[in-house]
Amino acid sequence: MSVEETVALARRGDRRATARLLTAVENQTGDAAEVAALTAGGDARVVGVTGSPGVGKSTLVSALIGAWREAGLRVAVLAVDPSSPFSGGAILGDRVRMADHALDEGVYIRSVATRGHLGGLAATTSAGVRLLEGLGFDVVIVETVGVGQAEVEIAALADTTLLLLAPGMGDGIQAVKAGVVEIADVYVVNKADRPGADAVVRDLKAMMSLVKREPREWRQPVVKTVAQEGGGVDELVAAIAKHRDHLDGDDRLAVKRRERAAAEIRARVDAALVRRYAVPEDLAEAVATGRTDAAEAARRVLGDTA
Ligand SMILES: Nc1nc2c(ncn2[C@@H]2O[C@H](COP(=O)(O)OP(=O)(O)OP(=O)(O)O)[C@@H](O)[C@H]2O)c(=O)[nH]1
Ligand SMILES: [Mg+2]
Repeated sequence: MSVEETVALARRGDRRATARLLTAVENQTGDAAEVAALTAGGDARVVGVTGSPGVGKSTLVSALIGAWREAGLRVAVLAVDPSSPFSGGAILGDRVRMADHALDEGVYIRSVATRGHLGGLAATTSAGVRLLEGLGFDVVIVETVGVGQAEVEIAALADTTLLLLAPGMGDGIQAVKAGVVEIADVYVVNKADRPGADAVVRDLKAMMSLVKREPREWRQPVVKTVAQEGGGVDELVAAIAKHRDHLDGDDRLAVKRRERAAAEIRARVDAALVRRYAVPEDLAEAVATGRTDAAEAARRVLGDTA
């Protein structure tokens, strides 16, 4: 089947066609350039969902899918787990939790395998988002596990990033440490049916009151949800829409997208450099045993004789 035919099928909601195209852009196979050219110029809302394992991301994503489908939007999800080398159990769990949408052609869910991507995970995810946009999805959700550097990078791809917290997980402080708090546009306190939710909301608000903001700067709302019952989901959808409106003003969205593109190029350049300038084992040995210093070794790797 030609790339053009596959794209046409994918636009009509064919999952196998969509999967084939995603694989092509993720692995940068021979077809990747043609796929990218044929699917350029989409316009989706990109929503990042991040938070510690088990906080309820997938359950909430499923509820969000439901809300957006009701509004007639096509929704795609990329689930990324940077901490796990295999797309195993967690993702299988996601599939089960999102099974409600398994037969809906307006929904596409994919786990992003975490290894062996040229250009790194962030670049791979970014390329996937762009493809899904180009295939006509109105919303692309990127779910990432945890609160580390990879999440920060991946969250930076999103127009709007949700940071999920839950009572009793003690991840407030962890989130602050990892700098995830800064990248969040909307805080979600999930599992609001559990004791301690209001304390988490209070802590977040106290923390935010310490941050100085310009008058027109975005102030992150805090939304309480009970994901598996859909509680608070309408409020969350409204908060995401409000953030989108905020981005639309003053050209912020265009700036964000340029930054996203620049980050993807950067990641690909970095990965290409790593491949081009491999460190020879004997040189590493020489540095390890003190015969050569690391700066000199780096100059040699770069072929920098000056
Ligand atoms: N009580 C309560 N439980 C919830 C809520 N939302 C999700 N859960 C439960 O929390 C568990 C984890 O939910 P997931 O949606 O898989 O969490 P996740 O953040 O996607 O987990 P990972 O993908 O493994 O990081 C499941 O057993 C859910 O049923 C909620 O609002 N209240
Ligand atoms: Mg999950």
